[in-house]
Amino acid sequence: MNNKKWWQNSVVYQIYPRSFQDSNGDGIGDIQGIIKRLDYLQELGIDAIWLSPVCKSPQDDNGYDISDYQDIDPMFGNLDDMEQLISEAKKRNIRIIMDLVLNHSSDEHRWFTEAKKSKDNPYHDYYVWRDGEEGVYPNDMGSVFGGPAWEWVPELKQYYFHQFSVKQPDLNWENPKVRREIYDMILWWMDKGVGGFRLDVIDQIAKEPDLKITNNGPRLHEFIQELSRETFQKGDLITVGEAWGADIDRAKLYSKPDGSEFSMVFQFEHMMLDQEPGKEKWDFCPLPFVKLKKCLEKWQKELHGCGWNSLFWDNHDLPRIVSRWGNDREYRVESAKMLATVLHGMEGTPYVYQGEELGMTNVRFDSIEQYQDIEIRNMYRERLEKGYAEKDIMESIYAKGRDNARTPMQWDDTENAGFTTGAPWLGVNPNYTEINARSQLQDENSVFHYYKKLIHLRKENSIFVDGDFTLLLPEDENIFAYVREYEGRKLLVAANFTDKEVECPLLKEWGVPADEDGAAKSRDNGVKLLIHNYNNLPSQQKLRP
Ligand code: TEU
Ligand code: CA
Repeated sequence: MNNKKWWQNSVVYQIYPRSFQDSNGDGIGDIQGIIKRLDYLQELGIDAIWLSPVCKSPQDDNGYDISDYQDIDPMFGNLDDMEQLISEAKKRNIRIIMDLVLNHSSDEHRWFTEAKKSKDNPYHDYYVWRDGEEGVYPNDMGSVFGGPAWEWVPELKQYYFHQFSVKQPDLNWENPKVRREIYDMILWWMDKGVGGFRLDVIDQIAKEPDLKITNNGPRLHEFIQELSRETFQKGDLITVGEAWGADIDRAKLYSKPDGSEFSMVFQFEHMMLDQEPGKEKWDFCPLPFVKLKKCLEKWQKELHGCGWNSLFWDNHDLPRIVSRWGNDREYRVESAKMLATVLHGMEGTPYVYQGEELGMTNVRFDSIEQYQDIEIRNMYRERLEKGYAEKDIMESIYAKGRDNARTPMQWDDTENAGFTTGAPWLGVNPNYTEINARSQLQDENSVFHYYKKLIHLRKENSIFVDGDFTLLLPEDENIFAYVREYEGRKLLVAANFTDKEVECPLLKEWGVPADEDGAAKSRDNGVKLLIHNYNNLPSQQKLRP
């Protein structure tokens, strides 16, 4: 083993609890359901589970609106279930990472119901208020989910600030009492034995509404350093901040090896490349492939030795990667394996989002009624009002909507994919009869087994963790290739990002064997190269999709 921290040698699996496994037939995934599937996750080989929020919540934004940070929502179970999950996971060497939503609470949190009572209520200053007049907003800031970021409270003649939904009032981090409450709550979870935390939109906590600052406020790193000192540094945790606004310099602070902030952050530069600058995510454009490579190269090189990357293609807010940047019609399996290879070959901690290990795809529901996400619903309404054609709105949803990632996990080919015996809260993707865990477990060539292999390779070869990174063929429009190098050993990853056969000069150079007809299959390259040393070079080499 190398001298890295445990979470640098780990692979994390993200569970979106309401869509993972239902255990009681109410159509919603729950903690007992997760416990039932721990053996599956152990088989995959992951080290930690990041659980999207399971705390008490009115579920306006599927749990990202918390009304009690120290209780579990009855929809998911109770605190005993949670403790059971932590200990059952521990038996399998899996740690549980909780999702901390600290930028805002639910408007049904006791702090907010108190805060709303009067201006001199002790909780009033837990939130962000501005005096004003009904209908005249303090400024023109908008919320991420549409509409103004200000909500009028007539009894107080004040507006409160909400960067997300009206039911997600922003917490006031300027108030030391708020910070102390948060730290005590985190210490309480640490006592329960959780392995770490993912911090929701953490770069938005130091907002300055008067200056129209949302991300990266002036006191951001001061707040985070205090948070880390008062809580995380008292344990041996993995902490990952969600930071849409992170650039390289900030990421270096966030993931400084002295542990003064977090272990790492989720940055999104590479995930926003198929969006035109200045436009909304719904106005997509084709992926500039060369830019993608250079972007990832930059993050690999810049953080090497002085920070740490998270590696991800998917999460509960993003469309499925195999549909987004792969070809999920003709080459679904190949695309899924190729994308996995590129990602898992890099330096950083890989994250696998539930179903990604099966190559689960985006979904196309016929009607807006079948969608549940608040962001999708608000956008649909707003764009209809603005005069967009319904058909175009639906296409945006098919390409980018968050519900693509939230359809129930596809366990088998029985009704509702084995997710629930009841009516699922969100429709199952009809392709579950073909794409499901049961069939993939039985098929050695499945996407599942490929992920399993990649995860094991990373465990067995510290070059994945320690090696430095050099991008090869940087200007090539088809091939994503790079070398990892450590103490004289080298690992080549060469992936064909297209659905055509392409020439790949590297294969000959590196002595990669071709199969009978002289073409190498990209799906095996990343894996084989490290463990074998090939000699016989065929004269011509092509890389298949
Ligand atoms: O997401 C942050 C966030 O900004 C997203 O809403 C993102 O902008 C959007 O999905 C892209 O269109 C986090 C959570 O991951 C998300 O699920 C929550 O809705 C949000 O925070 C509010 O807590
Ligand atoms: Ca349930």
